[in-house]
Amino acid sequence: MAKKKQQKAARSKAKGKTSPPNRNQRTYTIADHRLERPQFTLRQVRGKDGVRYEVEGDLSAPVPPIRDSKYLSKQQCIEIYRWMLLNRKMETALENLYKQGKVVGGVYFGLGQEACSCASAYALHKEDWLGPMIRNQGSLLVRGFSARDIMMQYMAKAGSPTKGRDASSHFGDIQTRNVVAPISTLGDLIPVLAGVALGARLQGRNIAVMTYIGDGGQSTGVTYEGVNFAAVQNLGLVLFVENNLWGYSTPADMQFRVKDLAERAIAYGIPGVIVDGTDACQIYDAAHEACERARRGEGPTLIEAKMMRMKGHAIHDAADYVPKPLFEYWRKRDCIARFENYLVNVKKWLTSQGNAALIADVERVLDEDREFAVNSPMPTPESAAEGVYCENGCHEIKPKYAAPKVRKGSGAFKQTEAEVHFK
Ligand SMILES: Cc1ncc(C[n+]2csc(CCOP(=O)(O)OP(=O)(O)O)c2C)c(N)n1
Ligand SMILES: [Mg+2]
Repeated sequence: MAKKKQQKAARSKAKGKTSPPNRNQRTYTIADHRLERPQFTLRQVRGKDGVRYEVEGDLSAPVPPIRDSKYLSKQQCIEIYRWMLLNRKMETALENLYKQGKVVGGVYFGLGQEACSCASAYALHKEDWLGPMIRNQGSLLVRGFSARDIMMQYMAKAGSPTKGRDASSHFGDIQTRNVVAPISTLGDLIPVLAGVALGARLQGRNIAVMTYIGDGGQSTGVTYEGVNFAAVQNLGLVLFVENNLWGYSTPADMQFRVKDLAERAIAYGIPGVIVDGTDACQIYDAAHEACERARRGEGPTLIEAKMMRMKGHAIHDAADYVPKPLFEYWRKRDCIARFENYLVNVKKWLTSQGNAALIADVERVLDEDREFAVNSPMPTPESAAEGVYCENGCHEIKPKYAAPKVRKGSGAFKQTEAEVHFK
């Protein structure tokens, strides 16, 4: 009998037939859009002078090309490039302002991650919502804040978005730009953004809500709760897992066992996608597809963007624990240099003169904004007491629930919870 089966299988094989899938064997797909899959790992070494990390693997691979976008036009690519340049130059200016003693508190950088911030936020529509983290200053620029706003915020100026009450990029705008302020407690933005999507759903709309979490922050319980809730409710959450290989001084290899963080999507029952976080086109395309899915009411998407945090955690951290060859490897994959090369040399969508003019224009805007921010006043001591509680006439407080419903024809009021609430 067994022999007959074997012969049948051999005949099928010869005819090119494959055996039916094993029903007990489940297979899942994670779309991986990268054109390069870096092959190296970090090893912790304990020496006399403490712990250090060594990188093992091939760091000599050539820089991959940029993947052509399925959706972006020439003009849109140039616009994203411009945002990335502004993001980088603004952070360089902030570093200098910090060194001049003009910044209150620290400065957080998204160096090397500008493509991820700018190209992702670029996929949002006006009615969508954004919940940036502290490194996503590029997302804030794309969403309509100026470099002036961000620099004034870091210098705690009276005219800054929080009027000098908070430093760094902890601010949002829930009135016009649909931006929820970053929340320091890692992961907490995820259920908040899921809630925003739920709110829109209750108003009869499906929108995209985009937020970010790091390779470290994704381990928190609230990340699981937030994504799971969004998945179960089919809410339009677009979650970028920014895998920049470090969470403070802990390398990604010591934070999780899965090969790719996009695999987490399998357990949530949602699509998972991997992109090269230094390729603006890949980021935009994945973000666009996830946003479209969100707007169709089909639920969340988890996008893992792989890249490298090119500075320490914040300005106080020199990142001495990062092996130098790792920086060298990723410096060759700088997202702005690669996109510039793509636009100027590969696509020839920008001439050298056009590129120089664009860079000069970004510098001009930035210089003006920096001058304005530096010369603007600090808040007055009395203003500290303002804007904490609502003042008379500050804004209209609308009823929390709708007015009691009147049953048609009967003229009788329905006793609702809302009515009780009003008493
Ligand atoms: C729940 C919680 N735990 C710890 C911290 C302290 N903390 C702030 S940033 C950070 C590292 C985050 O690393 P990662 O998520 O990889 O983001 P990255 O800084 O690399 O962008 C930690 C541990 C926090 N803010 N919230
Ligand atoms: Mg990280």
